[in-house]
Amino acid sequence: MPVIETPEVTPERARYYDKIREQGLSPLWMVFNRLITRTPESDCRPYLWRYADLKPLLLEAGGLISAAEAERRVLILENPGMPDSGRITTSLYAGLQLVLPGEVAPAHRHSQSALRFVVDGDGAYTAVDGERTVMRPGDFVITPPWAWHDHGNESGEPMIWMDGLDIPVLQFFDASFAEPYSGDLQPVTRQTGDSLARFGANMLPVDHARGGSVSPIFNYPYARSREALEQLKRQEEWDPCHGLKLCYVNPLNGDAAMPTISAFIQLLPAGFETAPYRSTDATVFTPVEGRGFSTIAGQRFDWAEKDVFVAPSWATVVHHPETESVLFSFSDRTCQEKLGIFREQRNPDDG
Ligand code: 1HN
Repeated sequence: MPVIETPEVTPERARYYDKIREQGLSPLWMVFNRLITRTPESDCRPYLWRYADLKPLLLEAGGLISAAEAERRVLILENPGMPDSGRITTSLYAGLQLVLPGEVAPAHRHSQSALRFVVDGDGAYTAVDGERTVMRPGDFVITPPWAWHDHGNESGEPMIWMDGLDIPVLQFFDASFAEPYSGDLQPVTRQTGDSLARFGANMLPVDHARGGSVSPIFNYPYARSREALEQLKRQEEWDPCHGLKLCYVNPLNGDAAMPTISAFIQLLPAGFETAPYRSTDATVFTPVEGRGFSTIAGQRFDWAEKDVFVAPSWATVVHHPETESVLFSFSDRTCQEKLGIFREQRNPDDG
């Protein structure tokens, strides 16, 4: 239902609208319902990409172009409701990246924030501001805005991860900056594991400033997140909508790991059916373990490990894990919370 009834266009009004258009003016009353909707209206559609389809296509790209020539060899997961937009949701970008054994993806930096979620392969590294971290399946790795970063694969197998970036947010604000590094790789200045030891052990260096907007931890290893879920599941305190869901946080301020993107890991027991839930943060999910299906705005999507699916803003989501399942997800929730516009609803009527 529209907010107002759009006024009729009389010949006299039409002449007036044509006249003012030439002076860069437009009558609000004719577009009011497009600008202000009762509930979110989005071009973003629910969709699922099967890893079984994605992997061979990504490996095929591996034979077509090198990581160095491509800068980043990525297949963008583009929402079918927003073709050619480079978007998986209205505010977020996602893609699957391949780095083959022996390859490097050269160093650069940009004002966009990036996350990596490791899907396949074990042992490639990403370097952020002088420290390399080894990437293992299920690891959540971040690249803060304006941090130099490069990737390399010294393992013997292809490495595939999902990238999530806030590219559309920066486009919206016209705030994109980027630059290449002078060489291929940045120098290594810290030992691997330094940031996790310094900031990821529930301690901080004694005089370290609090309140930075980006987490100084840049790899949240799956072994640790999985162990937390395993311990907590014994408590049997299931949230009806989320099962057991944890958020990756910045230890300097307790907020999301990055200022614009929230990321989560959740465990759903076999046979659990979540209560209908909707929220204004369109969300990208990837199952790390398990299989099942989810209904998104009434449409069923069967999923297995490593698939990627997307739920638009305000679409009602219900998860039906068939086996015990672990889902990784990310959204712009923290960005909306900072702006005071985040909304969520449990058990909506249309669920
Ligand atoms: C980027 O820097 C990476 O560093 C991945 O791996 C995807 C997509 C657009 C712009 C920069 C990376 C990207 C990207």
